[in-house]
Amino acid sequence: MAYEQITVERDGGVATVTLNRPDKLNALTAVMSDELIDAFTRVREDSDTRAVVVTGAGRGFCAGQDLSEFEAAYRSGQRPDIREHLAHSYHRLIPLVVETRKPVIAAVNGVAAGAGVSLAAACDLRIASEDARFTQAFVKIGLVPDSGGTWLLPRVIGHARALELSMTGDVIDAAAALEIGLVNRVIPTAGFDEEVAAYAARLATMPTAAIGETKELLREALGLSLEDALEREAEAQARMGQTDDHLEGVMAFAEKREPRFRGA
Ligand code: LHQ
Repeated sequence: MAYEQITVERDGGVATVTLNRPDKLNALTAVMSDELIDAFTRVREDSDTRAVVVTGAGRGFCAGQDLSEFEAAYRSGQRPDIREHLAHSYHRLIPLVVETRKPVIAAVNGVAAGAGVSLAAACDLRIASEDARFTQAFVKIGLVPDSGGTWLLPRVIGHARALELSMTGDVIDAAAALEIGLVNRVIPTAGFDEEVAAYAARLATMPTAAIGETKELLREALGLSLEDALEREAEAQARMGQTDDHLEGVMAFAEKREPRFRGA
């Protein structure tokens, strides 16, 4: 499938989705949102894809909403219907990313702003290059966090830090992001792509079905009582206990060899 503003490359079990408007720091347009929705729909359905990387071309990860899409309207005295825009774009894209039943890694190669932070937070893991920066830029243009920013960010870094970043819009660098848990690791810029690829390739050889269940269980458990979480774990574990990957894992352990998981 040919896209205008993103690319999708497959290497073994890894699909890499690259936002591709480097001159505009990969700011999100309506076209790009539609293309991301299409790409995620496809990688979710493709059983050969067992890990997904989301990254940006050039020096940015994603500068959030492309503000120029609204500029003409504002200049002519109109106030665009942001609600309709959100419903069409982010409200479709962000749940698709969050609910992908395979590992999704944000390879944050540069600046992430506004909805770009939300996109990174919607992924399971965030690996930053030393050049990464993050800003909850919404407040700087008189808006509240959208694209899941109020739901995702507190889950990643906690309420107090999410509130601070969202109230100030301050730009933080990769080291500060690591310190507050916004990213899982920081990798030197030289060799960043290779390290991300190796990490994603490793995840793509793991028991994909169990990883998908694990994501869902941890997400849901935040809203459950302990008793209900135990029940959900047991229900999922009963299903995982029937998978070939479970059998392979146990056999490999018994035979003192590396397991060969197929993802189901
Ligand atoms: C951009 C953008 C951009 C267009 C850089 N748009 N061109 C939802 C619904 C409806 C309305 C609004 O919002 C939302 C959700 C949101 O995401 S709100 C938040 C939107 N994003 C922002 O407010 C971030 C705006 N950008 C910035 O603050 C800076 O560009 C950052 C801090 C990201 C990077 O700064 P620098 O590294 O100094 O780069 P730069 O500012 O020089 O940008 C490079 C180019 O990219 C430049 O274009 P030009 O043609 O002058 O070279 C910028 O205009 C363009 N660009 N962000 N969001």
